[in-house]
Amino acid sequence: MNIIITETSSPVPEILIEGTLADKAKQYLSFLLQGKRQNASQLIMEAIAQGVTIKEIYMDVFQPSQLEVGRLWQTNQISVAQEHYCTVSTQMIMSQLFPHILTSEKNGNNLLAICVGGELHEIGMRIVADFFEMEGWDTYYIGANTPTNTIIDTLNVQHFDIIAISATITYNILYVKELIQSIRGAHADKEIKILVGGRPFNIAPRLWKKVGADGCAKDAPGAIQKAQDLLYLDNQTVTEKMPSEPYEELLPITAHAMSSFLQQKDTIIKNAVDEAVRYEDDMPYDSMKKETIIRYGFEYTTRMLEAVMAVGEIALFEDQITWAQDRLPHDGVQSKNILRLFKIYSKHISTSLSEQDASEIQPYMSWLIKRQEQLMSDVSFC
Ligand code: B12
Repeated sequence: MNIIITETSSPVPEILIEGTLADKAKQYLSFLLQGKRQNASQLIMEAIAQGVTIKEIYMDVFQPSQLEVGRLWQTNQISVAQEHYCTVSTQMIMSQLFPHILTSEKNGNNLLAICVGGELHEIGMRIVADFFEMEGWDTYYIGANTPTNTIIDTLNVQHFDIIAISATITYNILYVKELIQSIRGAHADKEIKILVGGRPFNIAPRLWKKVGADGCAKDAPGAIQKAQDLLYLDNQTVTEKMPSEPYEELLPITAHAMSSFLQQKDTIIKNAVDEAVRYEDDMPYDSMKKETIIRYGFEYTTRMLEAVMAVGEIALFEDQITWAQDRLPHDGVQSKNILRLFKIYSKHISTSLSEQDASEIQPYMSWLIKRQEQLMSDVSFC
């Protein structure tokens, strides 16, 4: 199959200008966007031969390139095929580097590295695990989408000094929380140190505590430092104050309201879809496609709402709603559609739940509606 690769004309973002290997990162990504993974691989191998470390390659070439690939997809400058090509090529090149990673002397510690169930983003966790390996840890990296029972079984037969859990998609933080509860529940007799990380934890710095972890770090070097603190400092020294955040917190909703919402969510989605398809005449698709897109949007909103309501972190909503302004118009969903869809969804929460349960959820929907209106007025005034 031929994939058509177009070179992007977008301005080079800060992230690729700033790192110490900025030129290499630009060249690397440019090769991948042109479909030249052999050249990209060669560039990395030559850099290693010249004395650039694997850690530098990971942090200053692979990580910024991947973030940039995400931005280019979000703004519709590259296709999903190009994003997949870049990601798969980087994973392939990382595998070529594996022999260099395994040369360190062992320090006697071991790490279990997991991407939470449902999570397909695995490069961040892999980079973190490889950093531990390079520091002399034995690592047991089990990658993307690992079911909880397998993890519990693994812990029954082997002790790990640190369990590292990664999530990238915001709604997966719920599974992180559930996984941590299951691990602690199944191994209540052991002292288990759990480190979490990934995109939502970087967006909402208080989140790690709310999911029940022992610590969090924003990147791979930070993860090593945090693991050492957890292992070698006493608990009191490690205990951190919750960082303050520019975003407000809402009260996490009660178990009763959450369970009513979960019971009714299929009905809410169904009724909201039925109503929305009648309205959204200006979406550039036939009625089947329009319904599919609207249904997907409501399902996504539902998962996001459930996750954010469980932790009360509005910073996570802010990230989603600003992301949607960039991305969704390319899928035929304009800002005014988003606003109308939120209003319809909100109405069906009120009609499907008791007044008390709905009143706990509505502050979240009101925040979304208000913020969407604000974003639309910002755009029309500039
Ligand atoms: C590659 C990619 C994919 C690939 C992943 C393939 C793979 N095998 O990994 C595929 C195609 C599967 C994918 C799918 C989707 N993706 Co995607 N993806 C990306 C992309 C471009 C790169 C991810 C990456 O490799 N990052 C590089 C690593 C090194 O960075 P990192 O993960 O942040 O890791 C560092 C730190 O966070 C930290 N860290 C990470 N884990 C841990 C763990 C611990 C314990 C610690 C301490 C630290 C730590 O250390 C790491 C190293 O320094 C990102 C862009 C982005 N900004 O991340 C989008 C991105 C994450 N995806 C996005 C979306 C929307 C999706 C989809 C929903 C798209 C869709 N409609 O289907 C699906 C969801 C799939 C799912 N259920 O998981 C959005 C999320 C937007 C948002 N606001 O939520 C992003 C941001 C793209 C964008 N800009 O729009 N995606």
